[in-house]
Amino acid sequence: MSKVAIIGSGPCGLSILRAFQQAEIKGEKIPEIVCFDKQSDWGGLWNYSWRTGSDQYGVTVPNSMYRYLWSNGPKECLEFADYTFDEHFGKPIPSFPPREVLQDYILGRAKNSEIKKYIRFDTLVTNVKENGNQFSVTSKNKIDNKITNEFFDNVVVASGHFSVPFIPEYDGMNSFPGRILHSHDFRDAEEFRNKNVIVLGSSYSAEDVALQCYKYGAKSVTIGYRNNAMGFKWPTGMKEVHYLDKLEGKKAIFKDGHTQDADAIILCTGYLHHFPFLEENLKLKTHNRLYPPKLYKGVAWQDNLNLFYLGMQDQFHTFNMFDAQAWYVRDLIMNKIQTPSSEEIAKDIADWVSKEEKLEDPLQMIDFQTEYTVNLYNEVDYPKIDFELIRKHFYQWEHDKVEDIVNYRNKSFSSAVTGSVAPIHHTNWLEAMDDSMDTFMKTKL
Ligand code: NA7
Repeated sequence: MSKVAIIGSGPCGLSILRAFQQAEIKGEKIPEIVCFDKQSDWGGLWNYSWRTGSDQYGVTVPNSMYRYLWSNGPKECLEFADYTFDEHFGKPIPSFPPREVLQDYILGRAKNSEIKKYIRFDTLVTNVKENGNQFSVTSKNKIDNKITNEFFDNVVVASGHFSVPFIPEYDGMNSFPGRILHSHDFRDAEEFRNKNVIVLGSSYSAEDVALQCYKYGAKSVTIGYRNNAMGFKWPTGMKEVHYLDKLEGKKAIFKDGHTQDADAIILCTGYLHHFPFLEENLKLKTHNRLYPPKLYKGVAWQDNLNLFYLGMQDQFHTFNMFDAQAWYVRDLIMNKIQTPSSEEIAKDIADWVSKEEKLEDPLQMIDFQTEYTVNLYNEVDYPKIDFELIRKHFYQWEHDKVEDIVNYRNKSFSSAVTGSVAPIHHTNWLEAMDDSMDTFMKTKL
């Protein structure tokens, strides 16, 4: 029997474990599976931890999650086709749930799947290299330091790419009297109450961390963008200026001449695709983009088609795209789908990459990633889900954000699986300070 190593039990790792389990339920013979996770529990990025830096074993903390994080996209765009929100919660819930609710949903499907038996927790993969037609995988148990070396026919890298921060440096940082941190280490916006906060970046972390600081009482929030401003209608107390030039004492000086006294600087400057455990010729090297090169169908490593990556794209679509990828990878591993010649593979990758390079705005990007997801979905037996409706939801969501960045989370969307329409939440996001599942699930306060 063939043997598969899965690295990571976050949403992507759980998707492929689920995919194999679903095949087994249908009576198919599945490979032997070992899933490695360096955390003590499953859920990946959706686990909150107060820890930053390294853990009690000296291993880097992967968690980038912070308190009070609410979904920044409609849950209807990420719903699993084979395990709906209505099924999990027993009733329709609003479209933008906080972290704990989404984590409960992701883990709800995992718990229903009997897949925990495959996962070795607290186990760090330290080395993966080719060995003939196989891979040699070395892992280390964090608790007893036991090192294990095993051979696998396939390796699936599902270790995520929002865990290792990209940290730039600006003149004056060493003498800045306040706190400087990356969004990876941001845990609680309360810390910045009554403070003048500088946020650097112009993507999802910058947008949300800046709004969090505003919501929890920062004195001012100044966002410095490098290339393109997000351009939302920011509320009074928030502004967007061009790129930080330098710091002089506590004064931040921006490229457009703007100056702002600062108590804290939060670098929302993105993450590195970082795979220190992979030998060089197996390593995906890319910035955060919608179609990283060298991945056939966005998942299979061009130079060794027995190695797979899940969820390495920049993302509009998330959990159900990970599912489409996972089902596809499962079928490649189980030889239900055959790969074409190396020339066709190279052409397929080149076509997608060149299409991606021509994209000009978020709506085109949504179309591109929807087309990519549907392309995989059409090849596998993932249950019915209306990706066309999801595409429309993303369009609406973009529109809502442009209209009102503070209130876009108060809207309702319909399920692409069940048609169920989300109720409006009892409290507007801006006033909802308590993000607990208990409070969220109450229908009226
Ligand atoms: P992203 O989406 O990869 O964005 C990284 C941002 O960092 C982007 O706006 C970059 O600006 C900016 N950046 C990078 N280097 C710098 C420097 N040196 N100075 C200023 N700004 C810089 O990462 P996020 O953390 O925002 O989002 C990650 C995921 O978290 C996201 O998909 C959500 O699902 C949640 P650029 O655009 O290149 O000018």
